Amino acid sequence: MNVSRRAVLQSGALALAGACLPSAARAMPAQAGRPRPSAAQLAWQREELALFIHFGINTFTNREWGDGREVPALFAPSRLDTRQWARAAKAGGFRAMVLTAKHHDGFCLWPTRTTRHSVASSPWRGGEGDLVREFVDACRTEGLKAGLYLSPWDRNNPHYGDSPRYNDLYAEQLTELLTNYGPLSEVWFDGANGEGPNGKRQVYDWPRVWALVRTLQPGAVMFSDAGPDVRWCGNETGSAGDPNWSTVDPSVVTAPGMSGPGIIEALQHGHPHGTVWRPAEADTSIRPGWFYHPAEDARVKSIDTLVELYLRSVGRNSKLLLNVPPTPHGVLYATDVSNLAGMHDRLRAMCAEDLAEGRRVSWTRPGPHTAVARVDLGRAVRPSFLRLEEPIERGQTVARYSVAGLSRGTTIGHAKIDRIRPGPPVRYIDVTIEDAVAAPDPIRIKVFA
Ligand code: FUL
Repeated sequence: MNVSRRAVLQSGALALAGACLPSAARAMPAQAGRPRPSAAQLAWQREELALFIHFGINTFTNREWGDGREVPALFAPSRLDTRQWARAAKAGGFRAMVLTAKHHDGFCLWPTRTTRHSVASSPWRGGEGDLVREFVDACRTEGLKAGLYLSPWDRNNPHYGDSPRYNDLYAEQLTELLTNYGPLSEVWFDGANGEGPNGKRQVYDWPRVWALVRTLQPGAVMFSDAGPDVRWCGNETGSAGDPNWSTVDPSVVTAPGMSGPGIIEALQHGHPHGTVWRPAEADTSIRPGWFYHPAEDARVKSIDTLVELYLRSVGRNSKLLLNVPPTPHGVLYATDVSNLAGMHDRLRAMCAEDLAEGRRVSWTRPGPHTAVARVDLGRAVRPSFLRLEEPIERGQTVARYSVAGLSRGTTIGHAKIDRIRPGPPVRYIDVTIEDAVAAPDPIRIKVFA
């Protein structure tokens, strides 16, 4: 190895305390011209886990998609306890929750001025209840970020399909949610869409919607197929793409709900030379359905399955939005709650000791888009997992890497977690960045036994 021909990028201990937690930002100049995350996008990604709550009229009709003709009298949770949701989220290591304030059936969980199809017409809390309020209060009490889902598709509203009129109403509903409930961290726009009652197709005014959120909640990220801040990962199984770039070509997916050649691929993989930072969010449910169905009580994802899910979402540069639906009583089911806590325990145990922490790491740069690192662990160990992290506050650059004798992969981004097959003990971890879209920064290397 001819060291004189290589720029020594960094040497010394890179590892920081915190096991699975993302690294602290290091002050270095940015990659010229490459997209970088906003403060809100960075915070969103570093949370890693958010709990999705599908709750509404479907919870009481035992359906997945209501048709909008349900009577509000059905909405009658007997023991609604949003604090229980928030405590379960926290015990599971989740840092945010997102609630379906309105699903496709149009039933609003807050007492909106825009329609009578809401909790105000239900027997719950004598028609005085506001579930969005109770939800955000519980989030704040437990130190979680709060996000809201407002379905664009509305199967109850008579104006749906009368585009300008419904767009006004949708903007009004959004304004209520964005102004009355304090800071929100995420606003979720679903891509599902259908015909209006009059057979007309609703044409949404996305630029107006996005501008409204930007103005009223500048700290929130907006989710949709087309972002603008975070994108759908392209499936509902919670599997991020491999590779998974946080940069996208914004001309491919321009609105929620698009279909056609190249759309799912763009959502799954992003684009290495994308001009916009729009990381992927992987959403799935802990049960087969998004809403609670008693028949699925024995089909809650196991702790093992949840750990695998974490590895193929967070461990592939995505954020996991895991849905856990409350029962008609208004509480999360016992199995779901205990499996969330079990997943957290398992992940904590997995990442309990970073064997690379405090160890010398020396970086060299053999070529403009390659880099090589050696970590001396000081003793021979059998690693079970590797966690690699790019300093994404400076952008994402790594396209292909290998770890001698242990693993190889494509993108890294916020986190790439590799499970290592049992093998002989190793003392040195040799990481090679084989290809990158710009000069790669030193990455953080964590080693777990
Ligand atoms: C889909 C919806 O149709 C499902 O009901 C669920 O809300 C899921 C998260 O998004 O598009």
